[in-house]
Amino acid sequence: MSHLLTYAVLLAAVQDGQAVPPTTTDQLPEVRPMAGPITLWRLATGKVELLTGAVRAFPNDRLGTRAGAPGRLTVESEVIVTLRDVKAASDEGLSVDRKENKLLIKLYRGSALVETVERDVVVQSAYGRVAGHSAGFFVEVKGNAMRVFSIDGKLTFSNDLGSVELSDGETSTILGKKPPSRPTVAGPPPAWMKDVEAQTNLIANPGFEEGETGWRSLVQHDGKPIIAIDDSLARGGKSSMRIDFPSVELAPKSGKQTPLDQFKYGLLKPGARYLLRLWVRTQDYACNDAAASVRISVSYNLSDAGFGWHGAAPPAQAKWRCARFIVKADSADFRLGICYAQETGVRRGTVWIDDVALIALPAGGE
Ligand SMILES: [Ca+2]
Repeated sequence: MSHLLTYAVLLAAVQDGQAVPPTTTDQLPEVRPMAGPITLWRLATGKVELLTGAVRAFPNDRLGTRAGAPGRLTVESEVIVTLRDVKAASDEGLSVDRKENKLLIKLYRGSALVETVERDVVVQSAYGRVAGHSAGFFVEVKGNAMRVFSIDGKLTFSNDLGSVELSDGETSTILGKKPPSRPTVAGPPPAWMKDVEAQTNLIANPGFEEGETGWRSLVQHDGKPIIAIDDSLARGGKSSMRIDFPSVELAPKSGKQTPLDQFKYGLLKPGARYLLRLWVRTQDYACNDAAASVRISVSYNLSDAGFGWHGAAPPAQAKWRCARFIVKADSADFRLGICYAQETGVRRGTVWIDDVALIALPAGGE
């Protein structure tokens, strides 16, 4: 460890006001830029640098982006943080730290969109803290207030005076030294999030706003497809994809049980990990009269009609729910299928899909 780094660690320990064991650099969270400009202010140098590759961030370093330009980064190669109006400077910006397996993010000022899959994340400001495990949420620290907005997932938002639970689409604010406000239904997410998302999303026509372009169906009933663009119901934009199950036993053959799929040769980097996220909604979706789950399948071998990976979307009766997974590419080819399960049976009801995303997660430890 260089003298400069040692100095920074000691200073961090002193500034935290408590005796902490010396940190080695490999215990520090790794930060990687993904999209847009990401800047880093180092306490050790007092200078701001533009991030072009992976760095280990000290708790007293500050991450940010350029004014007016959203930037996206990963922490530990799995938690995605998108910043806006966050300036990398002393007493500003965003800092990251790790306590055991928990990721601690401090947001001094500005906006951050945080997405985590099965990883404990806490975002803290001078006003309060929000904790999530599998969630997408928006945090804004502005003036003397901290506002949190759950895009999806359960969050605990608290300070010394109180605590509230937030779930999909709910928001709460801590104003100065008051407890968190009663959760209310939030408006739509800030528009700028879409632009950053579009830069990193590998799915073609991910929100079905261009009709069926990029998608296909392997299932027909009475010579007609069972999918259709729905312009009356959407999680994002104006349209979604609707799958109508016709209350009959559909093709039981493995690999053909795919009402909706998208594939692309050479899309992926073999060995790399990807965040797969989509929104699902169902209405009375059942197999043999028992509530069924929507199966999400991925194949990396397009010459094989089957799928190698399967996940299940959470129950989404009459409401949009987010399904989020981390998948690891076995090869460069990619096929995503919205499927029904291996069990044969009479399927009825309706499934809607919208806002599909596949986002490359930077490799760790390189
Ligand atoms: Ca849409």
